[in-house]
Parts: sequence; C-alpha cells; structure tokens
Amino acid sequence: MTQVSHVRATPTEIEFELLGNLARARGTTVESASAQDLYQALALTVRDHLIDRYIRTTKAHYEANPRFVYYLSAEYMLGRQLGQNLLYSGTADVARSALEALGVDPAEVAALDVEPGLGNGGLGRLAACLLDALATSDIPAVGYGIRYDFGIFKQEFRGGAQAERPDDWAYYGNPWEFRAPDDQQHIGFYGSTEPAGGNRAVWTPGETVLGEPSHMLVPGYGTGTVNIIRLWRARSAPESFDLSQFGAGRYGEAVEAMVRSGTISAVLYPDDSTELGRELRLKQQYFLVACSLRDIIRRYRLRNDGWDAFADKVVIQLNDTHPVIAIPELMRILVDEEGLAWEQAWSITRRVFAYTCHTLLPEALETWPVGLLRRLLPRHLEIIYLINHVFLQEVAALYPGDADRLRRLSIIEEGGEQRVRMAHLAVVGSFAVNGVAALHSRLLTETTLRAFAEMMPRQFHNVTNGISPRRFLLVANPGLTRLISARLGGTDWLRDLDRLAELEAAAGDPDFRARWRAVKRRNRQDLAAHALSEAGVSLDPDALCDVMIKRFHEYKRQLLRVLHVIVLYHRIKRGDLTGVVRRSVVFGGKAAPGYHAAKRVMLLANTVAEVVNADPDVAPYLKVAFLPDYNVTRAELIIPAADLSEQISLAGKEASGTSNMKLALNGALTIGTLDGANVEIRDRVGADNFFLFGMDATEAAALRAGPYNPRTYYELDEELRAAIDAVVGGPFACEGADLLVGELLTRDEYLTLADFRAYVDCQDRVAEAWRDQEEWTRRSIRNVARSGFFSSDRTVQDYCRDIWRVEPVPPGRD
Ligand code: 73E
Repeated sequence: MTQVSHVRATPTEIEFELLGNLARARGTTVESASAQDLYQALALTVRDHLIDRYIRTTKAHYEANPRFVYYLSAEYMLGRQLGQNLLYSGTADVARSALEALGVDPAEVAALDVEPGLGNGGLGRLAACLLDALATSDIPAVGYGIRYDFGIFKQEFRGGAQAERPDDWAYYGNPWEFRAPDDQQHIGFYGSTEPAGGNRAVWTPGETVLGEPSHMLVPGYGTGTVNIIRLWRARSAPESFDLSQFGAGRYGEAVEAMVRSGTISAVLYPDDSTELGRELRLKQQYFLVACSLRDIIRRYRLRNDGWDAFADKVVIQLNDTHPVIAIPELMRILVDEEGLAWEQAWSITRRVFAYTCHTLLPEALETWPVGLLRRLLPRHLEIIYLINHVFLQEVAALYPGDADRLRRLSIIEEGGEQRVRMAHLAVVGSFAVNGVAALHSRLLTETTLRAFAEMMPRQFHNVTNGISPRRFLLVANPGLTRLISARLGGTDWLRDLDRLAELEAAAGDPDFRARWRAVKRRNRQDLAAHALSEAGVSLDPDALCDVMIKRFHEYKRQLLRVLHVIVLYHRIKRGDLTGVVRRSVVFGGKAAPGYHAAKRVMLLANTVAEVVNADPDVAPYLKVAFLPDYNVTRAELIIPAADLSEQISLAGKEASGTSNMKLALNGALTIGTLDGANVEIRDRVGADNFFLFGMDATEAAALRAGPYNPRTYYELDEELRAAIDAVVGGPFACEGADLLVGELLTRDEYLTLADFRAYVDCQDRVAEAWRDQEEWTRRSIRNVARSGFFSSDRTVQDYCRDIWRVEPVPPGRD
C-alpha cells in the first residue's frame, strides 16, 4: 500500500496505550477488565491513531480554504468501525499482537463492536461508500446526518415471520464518536410569520429544539486525510422544561415538551423506497437540514466574509429528496435573516445545491401536504410558493399557452389536497440533478422528470453508483485481497481499482485459479458456520452459493427466486436432475414493518426453506438459508462466499442496486435482468460472463400498459403451475399464501409470471456452467478483473468532475 503518512506503532506501544486507556477511561486493569472494558479501551487506542491525521487534515483545510462538499443524508450505513479503523490506521497487526500479549482473545473483543444501523439499505450504504471514497481521494468533505437513538430494527423470525426488535445500538456508548456540544444549534418549529417588507418576513417559532452534534472520523485509505461525519441529536431546549408545572405537581406536563423534542432523533423510519408522509418524518428532515446549514455557514465564516464567495466555497449534495427542505431554509436565512434581495439569494441557492434522485417508483416520490407544512414550517411554505410562482412565470414565458406543462412542472400538486412535490422543488432549486445508473438517469429524463429535462437538459447527469473496495474487499474479504495483492504486487490497487484489469491474464493460470477457488471455499465455510449457528441450516461448502441479499420489496422479486427453488424441489423429488447442482440458496434482507405483501413473501421463503432442508431426498442437492438480520456486518460475511448474485428485479424498477457490484467484485457471477446498474455490469464483464434473462425495461413497460393476464402463464407452464399449486394447499402452504397467489394470478404487478420461464431456463444454464469448475473460475476472475469501474472512488471522481468542481487538498505528512 502507499505508505500511510504516519509513524507505525510497535505492539509494546499499543499495549502501553491500551492499558492507559483501560485505566483512564474505564478505571480498571487488564486483570479485572470485562470484555466490554477491553473493547472500549481498544477502540479509543485505535481512534487515537487517527487523531493526528484528523488534526492535520483540519489544518490543511483551514489553510487552503477550499470548496467543500457537504453531503446531506437522512441515512448512513457505516458498518462496524473497529476492523476498518485498525486497517486504515495501520494498527491491525500490532493491536492483535498487543492483545495476545495481554492474554486477550482479539476475536472476542472485536465481536463487541456494534454497527450503527443509521439507514435502511442501499441509499444509506451508498452514502457511507461515498464518504469513504471522498476521504481516500483527499476531497474536503463533511457528511451530515441524524444520530438516531434507535437504528434500523433487528430482525428475528418467529414461526418464519419477521419480528422486529429495537436497535439500542449505543447502549454501551459509542467510542468512535466525539460530542461537540459547543456547536449546538437552536431550531424552530410551528409558530407564525409576519411580513417585514418586500419579500422578507419574520418567523416566530412556537417551539424550539436543540440540535447537538457529535462527529465520527472518516479516514481515507492510504492517505493522510481524515474527514468527519457530523450527526445531530435532538434535545429539549432548557426553556421547554416548564418548572412552574413541575412546581404545581404536574410532572407529566412539565416534561412533555422535553420528551417531544427528543423524539425527533429517537428512531430511524424503517421504510426503504417508500414514503409515509408522517409529521415526525418531516420534523426529522427539517431538523437535519436546519442544524447542518447553520453549521455549514459557521464553518464558511471561519475563513470568509459576506455572501459573495459562499457558492464558490460550498456545494451541498442532497441525498434524495429527504433533505430538500434545505432549499427554502437557505432562502429563509439569506432573505429574512441576512437581508439579501430575493434574486441574489436565489442565485446563491441555485449555485449551492445539487440533487441525487435514487428512484423511479412513484410511491417513493416524496410529497408533503400543504396543510402540514403550513403548521410545522409556515415560513418555508410561503417561500416555496414564491419559488414556484417565479419558476412558473419562467415556464410560461418559455412555453406560452401550455397549461398542461405548467401543471406537470409545478412544485405544487393540485387536485384534491394541495401537496408539495419535493423532487420538483429539488430540481428547481439545484444546479445539477443526477440519477444513479445509466439506465436510471435516462429513464428519469424520459419519464419521471421529463418536462424538467426538456426545459433544462444541461442540468441532468448520470453518476453511476459505486462501492468501497476497502469495505467490501479489504475488510470483508481478506483472503481474496491477499491473493489479488500477491498477483498485482502490493495493495495500491485498493485505491486504483482499474488496476484489477491486470488480473485478466491470471484467469488463464491454473495455479491462480486453484488458489481463487480455495479462497472462495474458505469463505463458504465461514458462511456455513454462521448459517448453522444463526439459522440452524447446515450448508455444504462445496455447493454453489446462490445469494440474494437486499430489502424485501415486491419489485425486487424475491418471489421469483422462491418459485425457482420450488421448481428445483419438484425436479429432485421426481428424480429429474435437469438444472440441478448442489446449491445453497441464501437470502438476507428486511421488510418494512408495515409492508405486508413483502412479509408474506418472507414467510413463504422461510416455509420453503424448512420443508426443503428437512427432506432427505432433497437436502443433498439443495439447501435454503434465510439468514436473519441482514446488515453491513452480515454482508461482509455473505458476499465473499457468493458464487451467484441474484439481481432479478423487474426491468425499469431498480434505480441502480449496489449488492450487484459488491457481489461482482467478490467473484460472484450475476444472474439478472437488464435493470439498474446490471446493464453496466454486463457491458463491462461481457455478455458471456453474465446470465441474462427476462424482459427489458421497454418490453416490461409495454406489457404493463396493455392487458396482461398472468393466469395464462400458469395454465400453459406445467412447472409453474405445480410450483404455485404447492404454495396453496401443498407442502409450502403458509399464512397469507392465498393472498400472495391471488395477487400473482390476477394482477402480478411486477410481472413475475411473465419472466418465470426465462428465469428458470437461465438458472439451468447457470447449473450447466457450474459443472465446469475451471471455466467457472475463469469467468469469476474475469468478472473481478473487469469490475474496477464500480469503485466508489470512480463515482466520487465523476461527481467532482461533472457536478462539484472540487479539487483534492492532500494534508501534509508528519
Ligand atoms: O436501486 C437502489 C439504489 O442502488 C435504490 O432503490 C435505493 O438507492 C440505492 C442507492 O442509489 C433507494 N432507496 C430509497 N430510494 N432509492 C429510499 C427511499 C426512501 C427512504 C429510504 C430509502
């Protein structure tokens, strides 16, 4: 690796530091320390090894006064910090030796590291991968988010059904975090507004909440940069504690407002790719935005005066519409508080914000009822109306007499209750809009945001998502990382993933292929141990490891995967081994607690798993393991073991997907539709190395538009019929199966039956290919060699070049 610019510690030094932290931070000694004491002391020791770099980064940023990227996101899925920070600080080996010298089992201590689950899925993990790449690329950047007390729920299965348990992730304290109460902010809600001349107004909030930040370090890999992520926690402002009520014995009333303030950051909304439109959610969004904008302005003022340079020094990336209320908030600050003219304020605002859209699903496009905004954020609603008014005048001038276009473009949705379309507000208030994969960006401009793309085509970009090779190779798959490093000579490739192309020739080397297979087998063994302890399923480490890991959502079509498993079951039962190779079918993923249709699919998957695994005729060939509580930590275990990556969403529905990239980079071949980033994966790895099936987005849209009768497929396809019949009243009958099948045969919104035959036949081709292990390994190596493009470093480079126009600021060396 490029030598990290700091002096390496010795095991003795680490031991000394560890004992010091044990004494000072925990008040104990190694003899009487609990495992938790040791973990906390170790974490502090490792953190200390990043602090010098952080301070140097801050100093370099202060001196350069550069343009900063501020990433605003309601979600971050950071994953565990210990393993990452050990590797990034170069203390992994010495810390291990130090622990062993003290008679402590490093694995036992590492197991206590808790992953902060401050996100739902791909969107939150993308934010974390981008922060990792920003730091690694020496880009001055800060991530802003919410420090939820409770992260994404923990998933358990009870009788095969999902049960949710709260995730009190910081119960033992989070040693990675620095509290910064000095930088607290006061945030208003509710209340009323008074005109103050011109476009100005005075907003008198009815309630004030305190935002208290803490930050965590975001180290770059192989460089001196350490950036931060700043997370806000809501607290009651002291004035909201009503002592007079307390004095009068009304304790409940006295603390009520206090409790209410805290609830803002109490819990993450567990919905992925859907919107609920609850008041508390909007409160969270505004809380995040208001705290972060004030902090951004505070930081700007450390080195700059006035507002002229603001848009040169600040670019704010909005991660989906969740933080879009930042647009009227900045306008409010500039116009009402700073006294700028509307036009000047608007010109600044429009040069500061850029917006990433992550979806095409109509149910994911956020809108807020005007009534709710009027109550919660009265001044923001006025500002939104004014923004819309000015914007629609421009539209009318450009397209005279086109009332329909005005209606389509308006920020306000009419018809029934008026609602604010947050995506429209985002486009109007930003200088750039991007989708997250080539197909998605194209479909955005052709469908969801078409009228905007016609009006301002130059504002639309594509930035294909990427993933951190540090997190998903170095941390998650040390075996494969070592093998690749041995071939490429060092670990520099982890910062320059295009260098994986040099592995191309290794595919032809039988010895390398044997090592590759050995690594994959070892990883499957580790996964098998986990599957046995967590799901009670024994997996064969030589079986094809067939993995589908993602949120449960109908459009992602886990049901299609389950139907194929039933087909295999039937074939094995009747002694027909077509398409049958030893397979471990692995599922991981959560469903939103209120998403009943997705939960029905989950129960079916567990029911099928139980029957298949218990059947002695079938078990030698086929096992199904639904691993509970899928999260970043589990992903790091599952992904390195995978041979086959299931990316089978209905084409046109998955904006990008990122597990497709993680799995490809770990040597799994993809079976998938032409959806999201699958398209680009296939373009790069080559059609021969990708198992393609099913309708493309155009065909799917056409089928959905016309009359579609799913029952015809059921009637004409014997295997399909048998599979479905086995779900209602057959061996796989479970609660809700009738509803599930009813929907499938009458509506089948996601065209599962239309793609069924193509999928099953394609799986037969997978089985055929798996039989030739040498050829499979060649393809696996080529997949990795050609997947360098999917590094989040490349994604960050694209953003820097096309959108942010920022330059790296490498900190000095020590
Ligand atoms: O295709 C994925 C994409 O890879 C998309 O569904 C996901 O974002 C990933 C990263 O770009 C996504 N999540 C949400 N919208 N799109 C979402 C919406 C509301 C709440 C939480 C998450």
